[in-house]
Amino acid sequence: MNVLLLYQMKVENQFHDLKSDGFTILKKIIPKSAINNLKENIYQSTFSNKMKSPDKILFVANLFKHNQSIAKYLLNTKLTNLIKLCLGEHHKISFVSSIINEPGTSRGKWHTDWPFNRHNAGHIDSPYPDAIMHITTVWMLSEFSHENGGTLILPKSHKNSFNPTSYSKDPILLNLDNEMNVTGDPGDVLVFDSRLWHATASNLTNDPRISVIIRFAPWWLNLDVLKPGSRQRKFLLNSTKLPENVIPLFTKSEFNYLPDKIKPLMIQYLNM
Ligand SMILES: O=C(O)CCC(=O)C(=O)O
Repeated sequence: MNVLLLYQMKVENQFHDLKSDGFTILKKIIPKSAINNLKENIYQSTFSNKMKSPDKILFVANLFKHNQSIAKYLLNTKLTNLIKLCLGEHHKISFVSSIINEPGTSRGKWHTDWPFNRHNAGHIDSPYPDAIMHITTVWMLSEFSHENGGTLILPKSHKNSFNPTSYSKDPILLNLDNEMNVTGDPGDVLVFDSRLWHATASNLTNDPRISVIIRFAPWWLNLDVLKPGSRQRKFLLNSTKLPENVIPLFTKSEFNYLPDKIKPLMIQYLNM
């Protein structure tokens, strides 16, 4: 069997896993030799630019305004082929956030990601159509383990006809029967259907758990509600009275630093 065919089968298998279980893990997307610098670099940028976030979590929205050191790994063919299978040839990057769970981070609420989270102004109501409409990727810069809070997920929950944010505003902190921590090595990337139930896990170690979360949308999904000052944002915030994530826009010079192939995927966030 030729190598190309084997490779295609592997991507197809990962796509199959993602469709049936709601998630898959791509191994070694960032080479081992690059991890330590990247990790330190992203920790520093996140610390210096941190935004409002839950206790002990450092968070930066649109990390690429401050630090683009991870951007070139978005060109990895394993990743791009999988995203194309999920969302089609023409997709966009909807979010790039660094998330650092400091020692002592406690377990978070079960939720589905934007645009499925009913607590956000821009959301699709459940029951959802059975289609992949948004993808979340979690880039592990630290090892992810049970102890340091590898993301909690509930396999197959993307097929549920409801989600934990459907019924009440109360935190949903329950331990669920089939929940699991995602584990992996630095450089691995967890890829999941954004409908999958997931939650922040407790970090019981003395080291921060460092990650970058990059989300993808098909070309046809409207991201305007995420843009500061947009008419769509004003309309939905006013009519729902719910909060919404905001993506700080790129200046021209920040945008120009992006790898050429990434620019069309983020052009919607260029301040013009
Ligand atoms: O940090 C994690 O492991 C999970 C983060 C998360 O739930 C989210 O960004 O939606």
